Amino acid sequence: VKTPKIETDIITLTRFILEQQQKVAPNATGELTLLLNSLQFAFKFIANAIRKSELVHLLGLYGSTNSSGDDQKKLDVIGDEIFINAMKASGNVKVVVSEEQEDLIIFEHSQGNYAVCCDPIDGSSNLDAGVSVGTIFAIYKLLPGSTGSIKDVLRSGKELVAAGYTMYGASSHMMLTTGYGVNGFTLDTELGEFILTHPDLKIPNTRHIYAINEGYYSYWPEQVQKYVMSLKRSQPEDGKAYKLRYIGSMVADIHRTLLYGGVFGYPADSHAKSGKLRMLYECFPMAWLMEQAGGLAVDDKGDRILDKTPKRIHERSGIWLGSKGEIEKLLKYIKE
Ligand code: AHM
Ligand code: MG
Repeated sequence: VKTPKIETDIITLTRFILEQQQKVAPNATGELTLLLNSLQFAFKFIANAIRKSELVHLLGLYGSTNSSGDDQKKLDVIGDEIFINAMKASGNVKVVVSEEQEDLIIFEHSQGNYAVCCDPIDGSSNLDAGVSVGTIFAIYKLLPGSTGSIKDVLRSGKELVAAGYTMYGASSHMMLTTGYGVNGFTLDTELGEFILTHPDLKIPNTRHIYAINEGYYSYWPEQVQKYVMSLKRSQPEDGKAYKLRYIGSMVADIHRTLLYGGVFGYPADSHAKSGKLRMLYECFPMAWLMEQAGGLAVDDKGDRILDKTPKRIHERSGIWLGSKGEIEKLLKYIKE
């Protein structure tokens, strides 16, 4: 029997961030590094809460009510509390936007210089079925002279300084960009560390996979119907037929798209008139990751997602993202 070789010089997320900062911004204050460290703690905590909640459901190990007899808190509420507490404790965050909070949060006593927008547990309706869900985040530096206001987040996606997601699946995977490509990390639960497993990730240029909720076909505008029909009728010169893959959990759908290629769409339709996904903490971070991995991300008009500026913190947008070659096919229909 061969003993497995143990790698003793691994790159943890913390080491990666410190080394990258040395390379690209040697004079930086280190505040963003500390902030990413606090975020990383929130991801580990949420991963743990999700794992335990499966035990609650399957085995009842923790009982179904807490000591005071209240029902267990919903996981989205727990995720939100974990995220907000971690941001508050980091000392580097002044402003927070959470999908779970109607209003913007400003930490009165913080001297922090950053604003963090987040969906703590996206896709939570899938949780009871054990489907992968995730945390999506986007970070802005406060505007010059700002002491924290809504203006710090009502900005275009181009102005982000860091963004990414953590997917809680069979393992927890974190994908991060700070504008120098995309790097992916996997949580080693025994070490309690995210380990660099997908350095400088690039999305394949084309791939015959599409991910869209086709149940909404009759609500879609005509050009979207035509585009999707064209994928189904793919011609022999296309090589292979398209595969439809739709999980209904954005982080899991985007994770697959980044790794395998293809196209993901959630357009506006006659029911969801502005689309469903939120600009600040769903569309922008995913769009930036896609672009940094060599893909594209556009809205229903075919305009670049990152060029948009929301007027409200929870504003939605139609979105299409994925492999360059696949988005170019789509553009022929929606730019018509
Ligand atoms: P949520 O933020 O309420 O969890 O909703 C967002 C989720 C995404 O993860 C996913 O892409 C989308 O909703 C699926 O919507 P639908 O069920 O309409 O296809
Ligand atoms: Mg969401």
